[in-house]
Amino acid sequence: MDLSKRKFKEDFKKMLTEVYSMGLKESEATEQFFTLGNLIRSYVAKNWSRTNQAYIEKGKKQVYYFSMEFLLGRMLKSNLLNLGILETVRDGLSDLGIDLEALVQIEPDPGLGNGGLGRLAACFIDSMATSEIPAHGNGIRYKYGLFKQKFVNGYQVELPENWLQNGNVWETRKMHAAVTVRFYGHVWLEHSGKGYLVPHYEDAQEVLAVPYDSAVIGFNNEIVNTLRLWSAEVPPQDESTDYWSFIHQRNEIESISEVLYPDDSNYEGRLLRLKQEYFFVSAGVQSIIRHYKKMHLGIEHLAEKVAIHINDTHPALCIPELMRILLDEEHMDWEHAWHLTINTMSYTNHTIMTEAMEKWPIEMIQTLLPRIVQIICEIDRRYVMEMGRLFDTDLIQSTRIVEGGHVRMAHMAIIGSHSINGVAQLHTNILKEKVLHPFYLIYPSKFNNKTNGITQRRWLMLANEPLRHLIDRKIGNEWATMPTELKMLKAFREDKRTLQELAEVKRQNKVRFARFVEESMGLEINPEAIFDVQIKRLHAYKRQLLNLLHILSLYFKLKEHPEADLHPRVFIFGAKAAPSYTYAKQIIKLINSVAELINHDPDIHDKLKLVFVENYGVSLAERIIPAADVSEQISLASKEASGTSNMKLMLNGAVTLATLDGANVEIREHVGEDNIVLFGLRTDEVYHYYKDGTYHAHDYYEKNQVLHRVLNALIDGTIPGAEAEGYAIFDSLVRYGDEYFVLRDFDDYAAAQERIDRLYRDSLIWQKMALINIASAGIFSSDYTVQQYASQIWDVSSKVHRI
Ligand code: HBZ
Repeated sequence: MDLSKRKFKEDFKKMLTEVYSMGLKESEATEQFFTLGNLIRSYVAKNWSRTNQAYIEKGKKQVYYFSMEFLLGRMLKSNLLNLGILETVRDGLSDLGIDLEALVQIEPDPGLGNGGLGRLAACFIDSMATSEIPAHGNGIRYKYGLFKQKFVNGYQVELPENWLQNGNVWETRKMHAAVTVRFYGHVWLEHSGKGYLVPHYEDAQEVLAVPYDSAVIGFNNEIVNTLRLWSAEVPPQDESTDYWSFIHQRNEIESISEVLYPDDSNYEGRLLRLKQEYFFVSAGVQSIIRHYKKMHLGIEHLAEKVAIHINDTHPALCIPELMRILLDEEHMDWEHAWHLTINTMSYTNHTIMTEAMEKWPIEMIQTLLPRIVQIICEIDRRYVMEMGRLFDTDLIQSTRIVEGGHVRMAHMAIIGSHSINGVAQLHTNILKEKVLHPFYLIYPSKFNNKTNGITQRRWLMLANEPLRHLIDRKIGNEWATMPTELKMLKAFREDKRTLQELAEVKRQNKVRFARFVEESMGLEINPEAIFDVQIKRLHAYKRQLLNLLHILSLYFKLKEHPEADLHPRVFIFGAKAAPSYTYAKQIIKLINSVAELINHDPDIHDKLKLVFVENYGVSLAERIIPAADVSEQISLASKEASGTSNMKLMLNGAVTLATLDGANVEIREHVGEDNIVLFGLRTDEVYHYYKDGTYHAHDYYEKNQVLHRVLNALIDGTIPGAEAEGYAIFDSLVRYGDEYFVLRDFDDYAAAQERIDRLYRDSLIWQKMALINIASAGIFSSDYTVQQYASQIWDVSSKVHRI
């Protein structure tokens, strides 16, 4: 948008007076932040309503991205950047004696997601608005986001994350768009005499779903889409309501949108979770239909104007919910309704881990959602009947929805959608060939791949301004919306000056991060060291343990050979563990205990440091990633569906140290073998071990001296304070079979780390690798990912950029 500095300063002062009746001098950062937020809203208002208007007038097909999680991060700078007024506002505020960065810190970081899945949804809505795709987010307005992590004596302690405490400046409560969602009670069906059934509900609990809308601003294009998050409230009561029963009911209802479940890759069958899922699904689908009907096109054209995307199985109840509305409210016949539903729905799978697959006990759904369970059972019955004519019985039994008293949500999502996609090429192949192979036999054409992506605007332009400026000077700024333009940087691969400038940018970022570590943790780290980063949820399959065992091996090496020629290293971890995931919490404690040991050992000096940042999330990622030299992507091959921190880190010039898992495979294809450091078992080797059962972890403990020494350290008192954890982890590896092949991959990993050490010593070689990584990262922009979803799955147009 056009905005002069003078106009901005006037507007800002005026808004401050209007909202707070304050002059500039009396105001503090909090008031200034809210004033700026309100001002941005006022700048956006016109384009927001124009965008909606235009979608309706042009009869555009709309996409609704249903996700239990949107891990947005702070929005202030992102909104300013996308409006094209970041510099104007920064300068204007500075004239007024206000530091924009101080205001940024006031905004709470809304942690409405666990990890990659939630952050992907956030990258997607940014990219969809920027790519001019008429697409909106639909989710839950949790009162409490993912817990705040604290370390107490090295143990993870979870505290509530009250992000709404001071209000959310970006949202608008839309009371007029509230809808009612029904739970519990009984339902009976009556013949209408006109060819359809009329459901009658008794004793149902009614919940009011109130939407809170936030603007999703496209980058420099005047498009503003919507993120709609639903909050659960008590419907208006009549005079006769008993006070105490009202309070009881209110608590029960409001608990639905109270807190995000802190699960990552682990399914827990809790009733409240099922309520959450149906709550936002029913509210979202009802509101879509209400909006659609305003166009008066006839319900039979729904799939031409609406696409609903299911982000993992959490919103899979969209399928029976849309069926319910089409059957019970629109009086459509089953075949027609089913055809429309399939054409409307599409589904993304994010994991092959069986423990993450949702399976709800049928009685639980029966109690909570009596009409929905009838519809699910009918979908299942017809599937078995119709497919039974075409395929053999075993195949149909293994793929049907209802089995062993449970509803298999992934099965429902596949059967009820026209598209199922994995999130990286390798992951999609594993789905087709292994995990979902029976479905692939039945529906080969439903399967497709959409490799994940990240938004370069947040993860480079905002998070790493020094690098952004360097790139702009070299190749211009077209990459803001045409990210593969970054490839033009390759022309500078042999240019010493550019490589030195790149090194200088990284050094600056490392100094900045080192200052942060010193201020927040009281730990001094050396910016000349290699900053080696592993940031992701704590999970056994991601193998933070492999990293830790190797760190211990370096520590012992330095103790025994203080003269050992190792380039100084700072190992940086950021990770939350699900509160109920005992093993992950034991690993956290062990990492913290090892950090205590190493960081305070005077023999080690600054050769080795271990930094475990507390409360890892989007805001910390934005600080760490620009400072990273090495990106640890070391999951056991086949287990990480894609990974997205791998993409963010390469975009910021880190070199990937990786197994051939998830999107690492594609990263290798794009940077070339020389610009990534690979190690470890390949997917086929892992499957081979599973088949022949010849992996014996104990042998590695017995025969590998370095490993023997490191593993003994877990149980012989070398690591003070973590005796119990040391034993448990030792046992998991040596006695109970080492499920994720940590010991098997250890030697190869250590050798790869030595290669990193050698490569880093030659600054020009290293910077060339960094440059090629940056130059090759454009293809992993979520702009391209969503453009592919738009054209290949949703059948909507976008402003397609040149790849
Ligand atoms: O989704 C992640 C995958 O592990 C990662 O490989 C991929 O890149 C990313 C985006 O596709 N999965 C998750 O983040 N999963 C969850 O956060 C999750 C949350 C709640 C659950 C289950 C999984 O109940």
